[in-house]
This record gives sequence, structure tokens and C-alpha cells, in this order.
Amino acid sequence: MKNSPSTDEQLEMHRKMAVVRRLEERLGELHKAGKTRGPIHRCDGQEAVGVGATAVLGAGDFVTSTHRGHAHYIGKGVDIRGVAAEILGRATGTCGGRAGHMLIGDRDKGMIGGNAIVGGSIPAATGMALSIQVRRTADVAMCFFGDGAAQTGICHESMNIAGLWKLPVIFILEHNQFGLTVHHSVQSPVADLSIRAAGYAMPAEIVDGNDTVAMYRAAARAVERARRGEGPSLIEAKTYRMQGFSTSDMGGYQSAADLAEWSRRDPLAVSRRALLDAVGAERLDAVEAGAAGEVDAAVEEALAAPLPSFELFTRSSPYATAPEAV
Ligand SMILES: Cc1ncc(C[n+]2csc(CCOP(=O)(O)OP(=O)(O)O)c2C)c(N)n1
Repeated sequence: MKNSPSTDEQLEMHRKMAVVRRLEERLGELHKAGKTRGPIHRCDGQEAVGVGATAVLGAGDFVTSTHRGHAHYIGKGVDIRGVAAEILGRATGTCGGRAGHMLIGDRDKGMIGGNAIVGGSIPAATGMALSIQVRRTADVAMCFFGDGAAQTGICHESMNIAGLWKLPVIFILEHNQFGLTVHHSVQSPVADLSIRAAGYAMPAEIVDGNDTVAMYRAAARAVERARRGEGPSLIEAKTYRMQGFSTSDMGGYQSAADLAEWSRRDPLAVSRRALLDAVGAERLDAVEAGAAGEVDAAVEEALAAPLPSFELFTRSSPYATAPEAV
């Protein structure tokens, strides 16, 4: 594998980021209109982390995700129609409408699943990497997790064993500056969490998480190392959560200066600037419009799709009553 994306690959990453952005915006609208159930954790502004890192993976590689996983799903190739339907709880969703937005898994695409247990993606990928090592295949496992999840005990346990046994796992720390409403400066004594990698004898690098090309290059290096049998790597992707923690967040704790600074570095704008000379504005406009159209069609199709059969959820409960359509 080469370490830099071709122009076509870069354009495909741009398209996938545009799909995720439109999905997040549509979900925000649908939530306001009362057409979604439960909180939705949007990843606006963080698209380049998931899309850039997964772009270097093959079909046989595995990904574990978080509660904020839409860019990981789309990056790994999960179909937007299934994702939109799953988020809206429809029978046509990737998991038949039973997973909701946080737990989408698609075995055929190597997406092991999202995870509502903070830090849960880390041991899941580490275990998958152990399985890869035992089976002696050349695949790798990649996990995404937040700066909040990096503070869990299971993160330390997983990284320790991965470093000791040289497991083919790539740890992608999506450092979006917040855990719930808590800024990282009051949840960690160090700003750069990747310095911890030294304690697990693995290399680490800090990457501009708003730049797909930087993410692609760093992930390519880590994946190559893992495939050579040299063990795990940690990538700390610096990014920013542009929305609240979830659609139920009242907000007000993100500084206006930070929001303005990070919106200047919006990943779609960064990607557009990087591609402009090579492909031109017209082609970029067409790609973005195509992505938006694809998402809109997926959402409309999902809204018209049936809910899963009631029996699927209730089995034999004599107390349950059928839900109303949203
Ligand atoms: C084990 C566990 N503890 C607490 C929670 C409640 N919780 C949900 S998300 C979250 C913060 C996660 O922060 P981070 O890992 O940085 O991810 P981000 O939301 O910033 O993407 C917490 C504490 C949970 N879901 N699971």
C-alpha cells in the first residue's frame, strides 16, 4: 500500500464526508421535527477522522466504533440507505431496525459495531486483533474512541496487552476536546493523550483530524506496521465536536472563539481546498450535490419504510403494546 491517496481516493473521501455531513444535518432537522427517537450523537466537524482512517482498510479488516460512529460506518462502506433506515428504526435498516444509531454493525463490511459503552470499542478491537494473530491472517483491527474513553481502565488494559503481544490493532483516539459537557483540560492532566503510548511500547503520532489526507497517511503507516507483525499504533486525531454532545444537549459551554477557529478548519473546506486545483470547483460541486441527493433519498425511503415487526422485540411479553409510527 502506498502512503498517500490518489486524487480519485481523495475525491471519494470528500464524497463520503459530504454524505456524513448531510446525514448529520438531516438528523438534526428530523430530531427537531420529532421524527427520531432517543438522542443522536452527531459528528459534524469530525468526519475526516473516520473517513480518512478507514480509507486505507481492506474488506477483510475490522472496525469497532463508538456512540458517535456515523463517519466510521460510511467510511467502512456501510450503505447509507441501511444506515439512515437503521437510525430511524426501520425494518430496512442495516440491523433490521433493532440497533438504532449507536450500535450499527455490518459483518460483510467488517464493521463490528458501534458501542454505547464508553471505551467498549477498545477491547473489542484488541480481542479481534488477537483473533487475527491466532488465525495468522494479514488483516488488522481498528478502533475509534474519544478522549473521554481514553480515561477508562479498559483502555489501559487493552493497550498494555496489545503492546505486549504485538497485536495488529490501530487505536484511533478521536480527540474532539469534550467528554459529555466536560472539556478535556478538566478530565486529563496532559493535553496530548498520545504520550501514553510510550508506556505500551507502541508508536504514536498526533494528526490533524480535520484533514483526510493527513489521517489517511498516518493510518496507512500504522496499518502497514500492523500487517508486518510489528504490533499496534496509536493515532491521536485532534478535532473538535461542533455540535452538542447529542441532540438532547442544550449547549452553551463551547466557546464562541473555539467554534469560530475550528469552523475555519472545517474538514470539508480543508478537503475542498486540497482538491480544487486537481479536479476543479464544478466537479466538487457535483460530488457534494450527489452526496446530498443520496442522503435525502435514503432518508425519504427510510421514513416510508415499515417499523420492524412488533414480535421481533417482544418475543412473548404479555405486557407490551405496539409502538406508534413516528
Ligand atoms: C461505561 C460508560 N460510562 C459512562 C457513559 C455515559 N457517557 C456516554 S458518552 C460519555 C462521554 C464520552 O466522551 P468521549 O469518549 O470523549 O466521546 P465523545 O462523546 O466526545 O465523542 C459518557 C460519560 C457510558 N455510556 N458508558
